Amino acid sequence: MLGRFREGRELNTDRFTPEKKDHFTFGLWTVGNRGRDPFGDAVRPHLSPIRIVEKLSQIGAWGVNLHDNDLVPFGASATERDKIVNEFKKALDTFGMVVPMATVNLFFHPVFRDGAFTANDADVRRFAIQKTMGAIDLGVELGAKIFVLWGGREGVEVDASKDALEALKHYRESLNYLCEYVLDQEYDIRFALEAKPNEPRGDIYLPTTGHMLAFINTLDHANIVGVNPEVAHEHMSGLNFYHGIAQAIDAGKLFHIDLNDQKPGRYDQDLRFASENLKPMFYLVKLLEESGYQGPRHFDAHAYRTEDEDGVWSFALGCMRTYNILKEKARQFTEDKEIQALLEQIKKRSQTDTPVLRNYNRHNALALKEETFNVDELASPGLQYEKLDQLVTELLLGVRTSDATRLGATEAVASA
Ligand code: GLT
Ligand code: MN
Ligand code: MN
Repeated sequence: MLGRFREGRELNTDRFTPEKKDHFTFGLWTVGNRGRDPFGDAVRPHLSPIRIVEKLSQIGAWGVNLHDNDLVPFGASATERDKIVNEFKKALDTFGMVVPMATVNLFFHPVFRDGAFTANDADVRRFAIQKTMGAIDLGVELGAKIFVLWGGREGVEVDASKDALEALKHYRESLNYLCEYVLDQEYDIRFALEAKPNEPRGDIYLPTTGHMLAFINTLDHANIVGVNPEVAHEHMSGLNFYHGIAQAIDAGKLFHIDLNDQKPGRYDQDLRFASENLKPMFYLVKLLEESGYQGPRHFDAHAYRTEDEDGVWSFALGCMRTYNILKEKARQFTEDKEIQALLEQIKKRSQTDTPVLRNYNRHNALALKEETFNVDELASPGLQYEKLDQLVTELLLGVRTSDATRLGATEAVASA
């Protein structure tokens, strides 16, 4: 099917083509990544924020996110800042793009070499707060409703250099102060804390989403602070991202999400969404779609260093298309009669509800203590998860027919 008109060309579209209503966003720093790494220089030219807004809009993204310094250079005067911001706002308007999230760069400048909110030097800590308040003002001016804080430099290489308890106190003090600032200004913006175990520091404080969730409960205004988990960061720690997201949703704290991918046990790769872990990302998309998550689907990833600008747009389109394809697969999962029948069978074979556990009283506690369980019988049935997982695998590989009640290859093999 021929679809949208972009840059003078009709492009092929299909049902996975991203649209604004999908709420896909990218950071300026993601598609703007020039391929610089610790071993090699930039391989792509600088893309201006305005060019990024235009191109992202053309390929179906809904919005763009930014650090203060992705748009306004560090140390720019107030006049320079206003000029840049006004031009950027015009571009957003022209290309129908929004800025749902903003953040602050507290990691690039050498002043943050030993941290920002957790730096030993109190002046550095106060400068970090000043810079963050300015970045919040910028975010609010651009319409952002979420302010991400990723503590890239909040950590150590040498534990002797910083008291970890003191660092946590400083971290808390800073977040409390920033919450007060937002409330005092009556800004309609909430914080989302992003965890990462290491890189660029040897160790970063609050290394996983679980640590962040626990820490949030110690803040003065925990109600306006949630999390921004990133696939790659939790996978660096060897964790199941889908489980972490379920916990964040359960806590009412999934304010934002950074979608990308990561091979296990490596540096932070920020790969194209689901380029490595198809099945785990399928369960993630299924969860986001079915749990009623309302936030942006944000991609914090970048193109391989092998790519030129065209490759960057292929990368961005790939992130969004794969999300939509996995969303379609999640729908197929719920409509697949064989999968659903198997799930029903699995459920039926065992008691699934435990009303007594929701209503403790001494009487039922005593009764439960005295109940006799036939543990051998409870332990005996096979659970058919092999079959279930193979069905999911075949669904993802695209070999299940629309008439999923048909005796499929799995059953034919199983009964042979
Ligand atoms: C940096 C980091 C990302 C964070 C960004 C927000 S900056 O690129 O690697 O994971 O989300 O500060
Ligand atoms: Mn990352
Ligand atoms: Mn991120």
